[in-house]
Parts: sequence; structure tokens; C-alpha cells
Amino acid sequence: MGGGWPLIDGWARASLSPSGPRLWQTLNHRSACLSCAWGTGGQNGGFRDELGEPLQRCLKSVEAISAELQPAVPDALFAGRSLAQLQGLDSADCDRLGRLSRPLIHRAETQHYEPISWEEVFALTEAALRRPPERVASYSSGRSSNEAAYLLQLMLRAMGCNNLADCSDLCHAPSTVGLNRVFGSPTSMVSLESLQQADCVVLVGSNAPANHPRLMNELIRLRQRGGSVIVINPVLEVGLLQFGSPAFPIRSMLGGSEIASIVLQPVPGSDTAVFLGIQKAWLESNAIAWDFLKAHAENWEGLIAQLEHTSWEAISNCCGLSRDQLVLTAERIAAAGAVVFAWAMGITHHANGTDNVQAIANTAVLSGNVGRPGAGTMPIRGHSNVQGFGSMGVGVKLREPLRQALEQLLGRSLSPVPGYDTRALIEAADRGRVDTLLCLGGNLYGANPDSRQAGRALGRIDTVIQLATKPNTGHFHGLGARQTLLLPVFNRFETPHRTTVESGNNWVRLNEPGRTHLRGSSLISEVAFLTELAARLLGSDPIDWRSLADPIAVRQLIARTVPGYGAMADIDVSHQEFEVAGRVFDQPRFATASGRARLAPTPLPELRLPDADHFGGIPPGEVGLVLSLITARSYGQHNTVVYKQGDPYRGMPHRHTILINQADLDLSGLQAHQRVTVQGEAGALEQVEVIPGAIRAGAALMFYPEANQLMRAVIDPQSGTPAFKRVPVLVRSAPPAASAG
Ligand SMILES: Nc1nc2c(c(=O)[nH]1)N[C@H]1C(S)=C(S)[C@@H](COP(=O)(O)OP(=O)(O)OC[C@H]3O[C@@H](n4cnc5c(=O)[nH]c(N)nc54)[C@H](O)[C@@H]3O)O[C@H]1N2
Ligand SMILES: Nc1nc2c(c(=O)[nH]1)N[C@H]1C(S)=C(S)[C@@H](COP(=O)(O)OP(=O)(O)OC[C@H]3O[C@@H](n4cnc5c(=O)[nH]c(N)nc54)[C@H](O)[C@@H]3O)O[C@H]1N2
Ligand code: SF4
Ligand SMILES: [Mo]
Repeated sequence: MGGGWPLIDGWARASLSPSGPRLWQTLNHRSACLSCAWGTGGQNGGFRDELGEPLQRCLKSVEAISAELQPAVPDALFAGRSLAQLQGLDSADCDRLGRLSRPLIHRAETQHYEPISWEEVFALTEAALRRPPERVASYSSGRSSNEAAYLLQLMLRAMGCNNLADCSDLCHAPSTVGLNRVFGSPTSMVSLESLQQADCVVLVGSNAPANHPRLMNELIRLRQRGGSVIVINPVLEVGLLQFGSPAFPIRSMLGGSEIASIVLQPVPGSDTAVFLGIQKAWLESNAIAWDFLKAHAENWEGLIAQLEHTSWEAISNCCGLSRDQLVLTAERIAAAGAVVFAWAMGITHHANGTDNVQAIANTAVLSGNVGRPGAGTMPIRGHSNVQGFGSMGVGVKLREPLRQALEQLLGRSLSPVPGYDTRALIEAADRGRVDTLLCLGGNLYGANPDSRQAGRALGRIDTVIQLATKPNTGHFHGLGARQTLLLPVFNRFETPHRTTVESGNNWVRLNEPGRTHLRGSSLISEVAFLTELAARLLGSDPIDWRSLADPIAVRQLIARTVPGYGAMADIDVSHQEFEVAGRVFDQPRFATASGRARLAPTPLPELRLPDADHFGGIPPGEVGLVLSLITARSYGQHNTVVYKQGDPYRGMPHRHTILINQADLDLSGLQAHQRVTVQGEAGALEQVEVIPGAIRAGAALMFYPEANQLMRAVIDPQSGTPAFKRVPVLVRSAPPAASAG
């Protein structure tokens, strides 16, 4: 069972620990949870969701807060440890060093990070950003506020620079591109209230029990009211079969609630085939919502022709599921009154991620499950404010209404030079085309594929500026050629002024001011840093940057320029959180030019794996096989930050493990718990322990970010997002008898 006792026990332990009282205080602070984009907390108090329902904080939230409540990294630590020593720390060690509390600099000729004053920081940062605009870039991670995000993009665009790489490029960019194409709107069309009216949820490529735990409450309730949950995932995630939630404590103790009604285990990367199969089954049984389609969609004829021409054999060969399984699933969805289609990284992290998203959107439209309460498409977003960053215009694909508003504000056209997204930034840096990089949070080094290339590329940038709350591996491995500045910022619950964030359900939350526990520290608010820097770089015309140091003024600009954010104008007076206008469709009128959903065929992917020779072959005396590797999060980590070593739910006792189906072990001659070499196209990991488990044959699973050394960056050409979930690897070793000798 996922959740349940370990989870409840974790809660108790954390809240009874020495930092417990402060933890409780913080949990009750009126600000949104730091962790995932489900968006618990805010004005209703720390424990409530946007409908005001109680006990909605999960252990992930507690983990994130506890890490922020650590003491400061002692000054002596940076003085006493050389970079070589700091580079020896793993992700968990880095996080446990504590909070950054004063500005630091690493100069290339030295072996240490050393303290520096804020005045020097501003002088160096200003000089580093006074470069040709195409040689300057930013990267951001969706933990900061809307206000900081808005200022970041406005400053760069005012400098004539569009290089606004963002973690969403590595995450839900395929959802943004795909949903924009179909519905003219990039985010979820389902509100929490609407989700509560669904009678079926199709959950694709998501490990929600670990990564969006409070979504599980909604699935438990759905099952309680007689609805069904259809899980599509090559891995049998236990928490999706049974889940215990602290919001339903009695049930948790009794063994949890059943979640999945149907589980499909397709080949990794084949979801387009799964959805084409479901659509074809409807075509054959006349279950397509023809009247709806004709009234509210366009270009559907091409898709219907594709369904007619695509054989069941081609579909089944691609996804590894039988026609019967797909027909049964199609019948179950067709029988439901209102269906929500929800997905996460199992859909987007593929070379055809955007096609996957479009295939889901097509399925929702063909069955009439869009544009009404209880139904729709729902990408489950990652970072707690990643969606807000997109709304604020951080990213390389600026939507037209916002572009026009920004041009009006700046009194001139924005630069026509296309910006670098995250992968383009790494490639450009690797070729020596970037002088200065400003990182608003995140771990660009740890999050990218091909860690060696990522480190090398960052090493070719002159100046790297990192704004962060805690040290991470990127701060030690992703050093600039001349200098790296490591600048400590307030986190969300300690920022001395109000801020806002946007949840994955399009809900804008207002965070109350707070205080830091770090006495004598010299933290800065991201808004203060960005406005001071912009004032030095850009003066006061046409934008008076210093007046924007007051975040109320930033919110006024946001209200004026960001589509759907009009309600922001009153928020400082009304304290009313709100839903971004124009996002939730409860009528079948979409944000496209015609108001109709725009369908298009989705090609079946070509999923052949290379043979062992591609990796240099299996050496004499060894056995092995080629598998398609999923790189995912363990239960106890937040992205590149690891909190716990093991993943009890998948039976993986530590992070240096690979999950493989027993049938593949039998086939290859490898054995459970044997140590193997995992060889990818960009690197290899040695001595990895084999764990037999509930994963589809032909697939394997390892943990990110350690596994990022293995893969080349193969990207979805439509969105730029890397194929993190279908990495070809050779797994090999001497047979156990030989290796034992
Ligand atoms: N505790 C915690 N919460 C988090 C995060 C965290 O690291 N820790 N990260 C946040 C962020 S930024 C994000 S983006 C989200 C990530 O949330 P998820 O997307 O749930 O995270 P992943 O671990 O990447 O898991 C993806 C799931 O997709 C499945 N999968 C892999 N390949 C395929 C495929 O080809 N098809 C299908 N159908 N399924 C597949 C995997 O088996 C796995 O269950 O979580 C957010 N919340
Ligand atoms: N192989 C593989 N690679 C992946 C993925 C995968 O599934 N597999 N997932 C991808 C996905 S979905 C994502 S989103 C990316 C994540 O990529 P990133 O967002 O770049 O990485 P994080 O680990 O979330 O960044 C954490 C750091 O942010 C800083 N931080 C925390 N809070 C704040 C704050 O309030 N302000 C500031 N300025 N800094 C703060 C802390 O210093 C912390 O160390 O990784 C991607 N990479
Ligand atoms: S579900 Fe997400 S937003 Fe809600 S408490 Fe848990 S981590 Fe925070
Ligand atoms: Mo993400």
C-alpha cells in the first residue's frame, strides 16, 4: 500500500522533532505549500485547499519545510572545505549542509567559495549582465513567486534578450504546446470543484501517491462515490493500487483504499498507441460522440481517417497491449458520465511527448469529455509555482496577448531573436556562446540529461549567478569559467512581503509575509534583488524599477498585462484568491480562433531499441540485455534534492538500484540483487543492484538525477523536452557464479 502507516508515522516524527513547534507554526502560516503544484495552503490557512477543505497537507510538504528550517551552513564550512571536497558530496549531503545565509563567490583561480558583500554582488552582477543580449540568459525553477518571475522576464526582455530557459522545458512543455494547439489554452481546463464531479479519472504516467499526494484524496472519494480510476503506467505503482491517506485515517489503518479499477501496463513511450487503440475501439462500436464532435471540433476528419487506416496489429505491436484490453478500457470510459484525463511525466518525457498529449486531448474530445463540469484534460503540474512562471511570460514561447501588452509597457517591439529554452541554452553554452547566466533557483546541472555535457557547458559560461535557499550539486559542479555567485534568498514562508503563486488548477494564491529563523543572516528577497539589478542596468525610463521594489506595484502591472490576471488588481485589498480567467472550460467553447477544439492525427511512434553492439557489445564472459530505462523520482526526494535513500514502495532499498522484471532476468541470465553495469549512450554506472519488481518486461527504472549521467539528450522536437522516460541502456554483468569467484 502507498501512503498509510509509514506516512502517518513520518508526520508524527517530524512534528515531534526539536524543530517541531516551528514546523507547526510554518504549516499554519498562510502561504502555499513549497512542494508540488497541487497548491495546498494560502489564505485559507496552511492546511486547506481552495475549497476550504481541511487536512490537506502531506508529508512532502513537511519534508520541504523541515529542510528550509535547517540552521545556516556554518561560515567555517565553506572556508574549510575545498571545491574538490564539496564536489564529493551527493545530493542529500548538499541539502543537509543547511541554509545559505550570506552571499558567496567562487573565483576561478581559487579552490573555495568565499564571502562577499551585497554591494560587490551588485557591481559584479551588473557588469556581467552588460553584455550583448544574445550572450546573456536566465534559467528558473518554479519555486519563486509570480512577482519575481514577472520581474525576471521583464528585465531580460527590456534588455533585448529572450533567453528565458525554465524548468518547465524539462517538464510539462509538451502539455503546454499540445494543449495550446488543441484548445488554445496551455493549462488544465478542470477546477478542483469540477474534478469532484467526475465519475472516471484516467491517470496516465503519474506517480501521484509520491508526487501529488493530495490528488489521492480526490481519487479515494471518486471510488467512494462509485466512480472508476483507470491507471496507465508501465510500472505497477503500489500507491495507485491501494493508498492510505491521513485525511482518511481510519481507512488508512485498515489497509488503505483501493484506487485503480483498471491498470494498463504499456511499453514505455507508446501512449499514443494506447489512445489510438481506445479511439479505434469507439469508432468500431459507434461510441464516438459524433454530434459533439461535429458541433465543437474541427479537423477531426484526418484523425478518423488515421483510425480507419491504422491496424489493430500495428497498435498492439507498438504498445504491447491486446485489442481486448484496449476495447475493455474504451468501454469503461465510454460508460462513464464525465471523465477527467490527467497525466504527468510518463507522458511528457518522451521524444514524442507532444503527440502523447495531443492523443489524450483527442480522446477527450472524441468522447465529448471536454467543456463541461466533471470532465476535461488535466496536466498535473510539477513545481509549486511552475505554472505561474508560464503565466508571467517566463519561457521562450511568449503568447501573443502578453507580447503585445509587454511591448506597450516598454514602448517598443521585443527582440525578434528567438530565445534559448533549457536544452538550447546548454547547447549554446557548450559552444561558448553564453557569457552570463542568472539562475532563479533550480539545479540546471542536476536536472539536465548527459551530466558530463551539462557540467562542461556551464564551465564555458563566464559568470554564473545562482539565487538559492540551500546548496545543491549544481552549485559545486556547474561552476562558471571566471566566477560563480551563490546568493541566499528568502523562501516563500519567510519573505518579508506578500507574494502570489498559481497552482496547477489555475488557482492564484496569496502568501502572507513571514520571518526567517536565520538570525544575523543576510538574505534578500528575489523581488528586491531583481529590481535593484534592473534599476542599475536599465535606469528608470520607461520603467521605474525602484518603485517595483514594492511588490504591490508589480501586482498592478501583472493585473494590467497578464491575460486572465485582472483580479490581481484588488488582491492586496480584498485578499481574495482567484481562478485565472479563461482557463477552466465548463462550456465547449475553447480559446481557439473558431472556439472549436482543433484535432489532428497523432503518428504511431517508432520504438525499436538498439542492440547490444550499439553500446560496444556484451564482453566475453558476461551476460546482459538492452532495456528501455525510465528515470523517475523515488518516494523520498524532491527533484534533484534527495531526502531519503530508499523507496520502500518499489522495494528499492537504496538509490543505486535498477528495477527489472523477473522475466528479463530469466531471459538474460542476470539475477536478483546482483551488481551490474548500466551502460547508456553518454555514460555508465557500475555496481548497480538489480531489484526484481512490478515493471513491464523490456523496461527498467532508475532514479533521477544519478541516472542523468547515462543518457544523451534526445528531445521532442515539438517542445524541446528530453526523453527521460525512454533511455536505451545495456545492462550487463558476469553471471553470478563467475563474479562470486
Ligand atoms: N515528493 C515529490 N513531489 C514532486 C516532485 C518530487 O520530486 N518529489 N517533483 C515535482 C515535479 S517538478 C514534477 S514534474 C512532478 C512529477 O510527478 P510524476 O510525473 O508523477 O513523477 P515521475 O517520478 O517522473 O513519475 C512518472 C510516472 O510515469 C510512469 N511512466 C514512465 N514512463 C511512462 C510511459 O511511457 N507511459 C506511461 N503511461 N507512464 C510512464 C512512471 O512509471 C512513473 O510512475 O512531481 C512534482 N512533485
Ligand atoms: N532523468 C530525469 N531528469 C529530470 C527529470 C526526470 O524525471 N528524469 N525531471 C525533470 C523535471 S520534471 C524537472 S521540473 C527538473 C527540475 O529541475 P530544477 O527545478 O532545476 O531542480 P530542483 O531540484 O527542483 O531545484 C532545487 C533547488 O532550488 C532551490 N530553491 C528552492 N526553493 C527556492 C526558492 O524559493 N527560491 C530560489 N531562488 N531557489 C529555491 C534550492 O537551492 C534547491 O536546491 O528536472 C528534470 N530532470
Ligand atoms: S499535495 Fe502537493 S501542494 Fe498539497 S501538501 Fe502535498 S506537496 Fe504540498
Ligand atoms: Mo517537473
